[in-house]
Amino acid sequence: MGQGRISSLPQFFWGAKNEGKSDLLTTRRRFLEGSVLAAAGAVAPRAFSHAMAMPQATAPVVPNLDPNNLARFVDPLPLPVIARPVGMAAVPGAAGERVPHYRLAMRAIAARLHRDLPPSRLWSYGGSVPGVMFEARSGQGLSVEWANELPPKHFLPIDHSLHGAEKGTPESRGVVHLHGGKTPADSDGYPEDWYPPGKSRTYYYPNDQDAALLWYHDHAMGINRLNVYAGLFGLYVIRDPVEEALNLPGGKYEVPLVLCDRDLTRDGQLSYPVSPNPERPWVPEVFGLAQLVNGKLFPYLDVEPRKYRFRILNAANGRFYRLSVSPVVQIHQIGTDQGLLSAPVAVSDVQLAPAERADLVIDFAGHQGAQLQLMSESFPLMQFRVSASPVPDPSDLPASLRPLARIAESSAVQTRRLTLDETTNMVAESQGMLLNKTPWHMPITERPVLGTTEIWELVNLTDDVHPIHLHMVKFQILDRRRFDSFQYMTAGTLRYVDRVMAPDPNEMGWKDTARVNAKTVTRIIVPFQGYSGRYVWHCHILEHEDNEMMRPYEVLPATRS
Ligand SMILES: [Cu+2]
Repeated sequence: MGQGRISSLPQFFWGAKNEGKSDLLTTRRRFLEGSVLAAAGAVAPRAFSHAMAMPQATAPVVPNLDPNNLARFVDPLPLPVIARPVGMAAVPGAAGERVPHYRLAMRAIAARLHRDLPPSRLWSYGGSVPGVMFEARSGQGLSVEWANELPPKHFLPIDHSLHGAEKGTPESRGVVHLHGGKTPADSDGYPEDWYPPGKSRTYYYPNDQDAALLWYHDHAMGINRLNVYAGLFGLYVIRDPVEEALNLPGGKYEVPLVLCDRDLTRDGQLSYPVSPNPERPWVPEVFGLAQLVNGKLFPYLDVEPRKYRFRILNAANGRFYRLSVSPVVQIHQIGTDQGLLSAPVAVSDVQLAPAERADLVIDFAGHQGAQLQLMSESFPLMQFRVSASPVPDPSDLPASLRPLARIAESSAVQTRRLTLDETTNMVAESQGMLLNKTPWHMPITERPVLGTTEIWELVNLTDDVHPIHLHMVKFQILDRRRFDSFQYMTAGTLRYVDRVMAPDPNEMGWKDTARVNAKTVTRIIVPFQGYSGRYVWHCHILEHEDNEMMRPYEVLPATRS
């Protein structure tokens, strides 16, 4: 029974029965409200973290590396290399217009994650992990040839029972998605548009959107979690005059930080957990013990006692971070997934679900000579070494950043109620997740019309927080409200059990990924502006996404009447 596949849905226990197993369910994991207990895996002994996180994973035959045995803060923080165009290219559909053209290859590399570890086998875009970083300007498009030059065999455990990963499919397939990009559908990296080694695709990114930190990563159907874990991700920043007029910390005072977690073998190689069933190695969540910042374990950064701007991405498969600086330093969040907030928000810590970004200004003035640490909960991720002498700081942290109107609910032409579901077997082990109880291959059910605005009510029937991402669009979070999930699953009626909760102040900007808390309805309001065509929406816990928690949606062309 537990061997079933998602195509045999009737075998699985659904919601209401699932509810009856709540004792069992609560013994595994979970992201509780606030969602960051998962991060505790980083500090806890491995037995605890595995018991909490991965009940289905078997312990490796040889125990994994315990990063606590490594020297801390011996490697300088690597900074991504900036991508350079290789020429100019025509713009699809725009005769005579030419834009900078780039070529990036996905290929196997060996890179040292820590001074005292041998090089690790990784898969990279452009020779490093994270990959090379794009610097783009709003309104100025660019094109990229994404070439698959990977070796033919995958080095992480493929689950051939997952949809799209059937035996006989090329193992090292890839397709690139620009996360947060307002991208035409044929350049968006549709999960089924993967291609094998020796092939490439050229995608066009119009960059017709506000300044923001985007990122690109693999999106190949059924193995996306493995490809990203292998290292296929990188940053893509868009700049614009509004942001530049603010005189925020820039140049070497603007530092990208890409966070992710990995399990490593004792000789420093990636270790991806597997279930006890060799026919179905998929596990529902992965929380690695090794925390990497820009591809290094415990790096340090020399800083001056002045303001810095940190552009932070959570690129982990499933880990949530709660970031702070120790000893305490005032943090201002100035932007979120899709760009600047209307005004800085003073925060003591910052939650980041997988795929979320935070734009932070941290002022080290007054901390001359100090050694500070960037923490997630009580676990250090990296060190800031503040130089001893005071320095001038000509940068600003303006009181207002960018006008940002809240979208009126009355502007929505439609409200869709969509559930987040988990399937479990008889012993309450997760067998996969779904959106609106509908597997990937079923016909498209969400067809918003280009230029219209909709409200999506995301009804989370599971015990997890799921970061839900819509391709192509940006949206605002309206509110969250807890509900009686048992009543919903048995009677089909939605009864709220708590008051409406506004988004956090640092969630009030434009988003492309929203935390949908357990047993909570999260409402987002989405203007479907950009392009018509077929896109996807999905959970950004990659193990969930790969096991059916992803659906296509289609933006219909605006009708003329
Ligand atoms: Cu999920």
